[in-house]
Amino acid sequence: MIIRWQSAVGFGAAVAASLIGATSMPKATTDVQVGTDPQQLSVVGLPCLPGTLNLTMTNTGGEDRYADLTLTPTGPLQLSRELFSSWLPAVDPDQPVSAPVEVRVPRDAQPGNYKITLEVDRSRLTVPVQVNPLPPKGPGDNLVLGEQAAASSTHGNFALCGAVDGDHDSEHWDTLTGWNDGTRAVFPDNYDVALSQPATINRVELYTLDSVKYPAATNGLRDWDVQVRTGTADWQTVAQVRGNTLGHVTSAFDPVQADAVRILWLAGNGNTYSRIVELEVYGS
Ligand SMILES: [Ca+2]
Repeated sequence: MIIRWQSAVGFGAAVAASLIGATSMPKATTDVQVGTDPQQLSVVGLPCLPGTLNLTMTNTGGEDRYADLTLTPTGPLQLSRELFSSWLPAVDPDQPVSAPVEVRVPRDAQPGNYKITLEVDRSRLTVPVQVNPLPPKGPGDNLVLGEQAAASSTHGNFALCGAVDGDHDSEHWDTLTGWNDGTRAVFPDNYDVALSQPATINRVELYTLDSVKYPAATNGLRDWDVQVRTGTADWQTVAQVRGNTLGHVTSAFDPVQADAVRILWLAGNGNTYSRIVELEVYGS
């Protein structure tokens, strides 16, 4: 679902200092190399599936300088920043300075090819961004994929949206594809996902942490309630799990009309953090 390209691309910007008035200034050549990882991006109009670009600026010249990297998106692209400014000391070997930018599109964005133009001085780099159609959310489809999540807390190294990103493989557990709460050994915790529209649901698939390195019996969730919100502000418990030691647990329940689903965590194995690799919700 999330595609990452590993290589970075760069371009050089050589700029000679201009002469001001009649005073001749020493000729200074600056050179800032700009890169992004990945080199291109695919995004979809779901609130919890933003694309992320890692921006880098590298001073390849011989003098310290300050640089402004501007980002200009086209079409429906929304960026978490449109400016990346940094002091760039001239060091040997060259030392890149990096910053992330999140790329989002609204749910009704027109699928197609767009771009982000990066500029430093007079040099430009174009990052192609493909906006893909929304994934199907009909019968048999995971209704919470990429939808808006909320949680009682989230560990600073982890992403709130990691548990609805489409990857439920515990061997991929890391700061990107898993949600980890921020209050160790303190319960209850909750993780909520809002459906894009009210739907009749009858099954939740929950993947807690269960990898070779971190088995569920010592690192996964033990006790929790599955709750649904039914049009009012009240949460209604539709299933309970107790004493779990498995990585993947299916909770089936009578069909119920819901506009959000909550996992209410009551205890973890090893009395540690609440950890979800993926939460999936299905209708009949
Ligand atoms: Ca995940």
